[in-house]
Amino acid sequence: MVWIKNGGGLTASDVTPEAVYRQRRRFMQAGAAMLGSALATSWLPAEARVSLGEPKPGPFSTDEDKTPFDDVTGYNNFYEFGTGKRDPARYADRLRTDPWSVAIEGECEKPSTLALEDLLKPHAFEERIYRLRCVEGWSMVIPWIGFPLGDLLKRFQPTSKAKYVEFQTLYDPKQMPGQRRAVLDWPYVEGLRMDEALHPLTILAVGLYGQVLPNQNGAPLRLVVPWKYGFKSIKSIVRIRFRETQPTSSWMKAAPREYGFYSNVNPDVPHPRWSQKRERRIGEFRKRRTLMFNGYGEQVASLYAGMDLRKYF
Ligand SMILES: Nc1nc2c(c(=O)[nH]1)N[C@H]1C(S)=C(S)[C@@H](COP(=O)(O)O)O[C@H]1N2
Ligand SMILES: [Mo]
Repeated sequence: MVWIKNGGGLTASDVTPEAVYRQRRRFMQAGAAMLGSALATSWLPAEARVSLGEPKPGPFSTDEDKTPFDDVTGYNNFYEFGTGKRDPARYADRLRTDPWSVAIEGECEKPSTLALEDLLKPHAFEERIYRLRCVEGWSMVIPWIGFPLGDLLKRFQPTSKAKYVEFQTLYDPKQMPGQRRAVLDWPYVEGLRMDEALHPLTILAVGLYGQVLPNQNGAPLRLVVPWKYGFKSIKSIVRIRFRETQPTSSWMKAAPREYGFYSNVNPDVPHPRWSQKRERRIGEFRKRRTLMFNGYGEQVASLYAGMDLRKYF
């Protein structure tokens, strides 16, 4: 079933309405054959299973050229599957994303652990074409499919003590061979301040390019925070915790002088070992100027009014 298999060799040009239609037919034929067994997309509402190809366009999308599908799904950072850029595409099919559940805990009125399908049920998916800027100096433009994180968080009624949100990726070295080495202090942890988490630009993604999220891109559920360096956009989330105190992310722990909590894209604050003034858009040769807040300043600059962004890097 090409449609749901880790990108399954699809290219960007394959993801046309006709291709989506053909995949849909194939999917439905295969679905009939698989009756009684668990569909890899059983977490999707029945309607979304066939309409993920054409979600409604959401706000904030860029009209810049999208990075080709093969690059978006073939050049990745997902250290749980190895530190090489090709490792995730090679090994992430070992990850079982169904069944999947997510625990929501900490400072909220309604902590719960929900099966992914129940977590997603109330949310309508939309397309958000966002720039993603990796701290390493490359960038992509990715057509995500997802919904605002804030809509999900509010369902669990955070208390007045909830000042931050912490996220965790699955820890399972059997499925994630990269976790057998102490590259990072596993599981991968990230965090946002509450107002960042509730900001309408911040989404949880379940798909990209009209299809279910390939494992290498963080299936079945990953964060996307487009004005921050890519490492804040944590993949394959199993735990969301409301906290009173600022979480310590895996990267802060690994190298506190190199990776701060905020990690807003900022061309004027160099990484201690390289400049952040320019970036290479994957697929291009000449470098581009990196934009403050990755070009989303109009939306998010006010979140940091009065803060020294050199201190709070
Ligand atoms: N769990 C987890 N999430 C992760 C990472 C990782 O290694 N593990 N890498 C981060 C980094 S450095 C980047 S740039 C983005 C890359 O997302 P993409 O592969 O979908 O483009 O994922 C982020 N999320
Ligand atoms: Mo990154």
